[in-house]
Amino acid sequence: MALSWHLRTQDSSVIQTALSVTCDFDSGNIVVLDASSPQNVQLAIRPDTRSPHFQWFHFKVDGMQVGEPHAFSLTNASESSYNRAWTGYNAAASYDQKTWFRIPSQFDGKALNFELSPEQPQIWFAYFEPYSRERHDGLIDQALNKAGTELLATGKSVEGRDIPLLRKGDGAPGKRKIWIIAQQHPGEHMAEWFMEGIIERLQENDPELEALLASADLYLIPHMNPDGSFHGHLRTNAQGKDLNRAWQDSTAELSPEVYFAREQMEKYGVDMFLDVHGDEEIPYVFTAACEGNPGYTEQQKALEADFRARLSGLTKDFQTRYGYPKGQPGKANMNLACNSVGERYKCLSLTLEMPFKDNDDAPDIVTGWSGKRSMQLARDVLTVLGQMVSVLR
Ligand code: GEM
Ligand code: ZN
Repeated sequence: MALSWHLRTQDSSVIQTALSVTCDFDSGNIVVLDASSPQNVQLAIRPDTRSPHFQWFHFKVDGMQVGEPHAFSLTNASESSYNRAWTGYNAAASYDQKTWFRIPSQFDGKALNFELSPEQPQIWFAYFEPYSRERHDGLIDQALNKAGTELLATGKSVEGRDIPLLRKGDGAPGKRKIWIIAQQHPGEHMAEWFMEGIIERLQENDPELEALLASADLYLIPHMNPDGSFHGHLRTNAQGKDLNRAWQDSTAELSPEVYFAREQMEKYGVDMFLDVHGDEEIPYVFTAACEGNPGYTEQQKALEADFRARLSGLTKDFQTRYGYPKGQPGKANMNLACNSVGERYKCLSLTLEMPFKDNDDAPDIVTGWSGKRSMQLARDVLTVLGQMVSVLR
């Protein structure tokens, strides 16, 4: 961490030299290479623990001269996990950790560069609007005390952080069991913003929601990978495991987070599954499904089409033109949650992807894709689930 100090010229005007750049906080991630020149701050992103993956960054800059140009360079961007994703990407920034906005950024084939003349002496930068552990704790409290959910079980991460499984509904026989899990990949902070949208709407009983909850219970895991997020990881848990590659062989030692989720699914059953993620490269909201599964059914195919048609009809913040390549029949990687759960329970099973960049069908030049838009998408997904609950089986 470089300390800031000031030199004074003869007319006592202040010439700024080094800045203070820090990341010793929840989801912090940066390595300071050289912060001695405010117009050329050289930084690097730190890889996940026990893993080569990196892309998530989150750091604070103190000691800036208001109104003076400051330039930052993430010098190892070209070596990141999704290095093609930096083109068209703009860094997220905030002066108060509450209101986030985008800073025009340029990828030069090696580094991601961005500059600003700050309105305040301190600022935070991040790959996406962070969802903090403190906000997570408040969300769980909201879910239990205002949204009428119950705490069904609590898993533990590698480092012992709680992984609450919440249920909205009484578990009565015959009710559909709709599971929504989020942030297996810890750097995909939009996922828990999405879960806040779910829990926010559960506090606003409306006819659509009542129809859904009359026939279905919601099983919610708002955060699958708390260790990874706390440590500023992009992709893995504290053991360096990609949780979305552990759904066939999870262990209590290496991937206890998935081990817990699968155990609870076996206990309660699954009639619909949504695994909430973020995507680095594609500037749209989309879903991936389990069409490559060996046991893929016509009903699953029809339900996927129905869900996609309904959601794209409801909001411009969802589309089906762009997304991942379709899986080849029988060639699916069964270690992915969506595929594993779809095969095991023969239910509608989807991966939902929100962009780190923006939705190019409805761009917001100030925020790009954001926590607030993730929350609104969740509200729209609940509307679609209410429309589909009677046909899920
Ligand atoms: C993705 S899901 C990958 C799905 N790929 C295809 N082609 N269906 C992952 O785990 O890599 C989810 C994510 O990381 O956001
Ligand atoms: Zn992901």
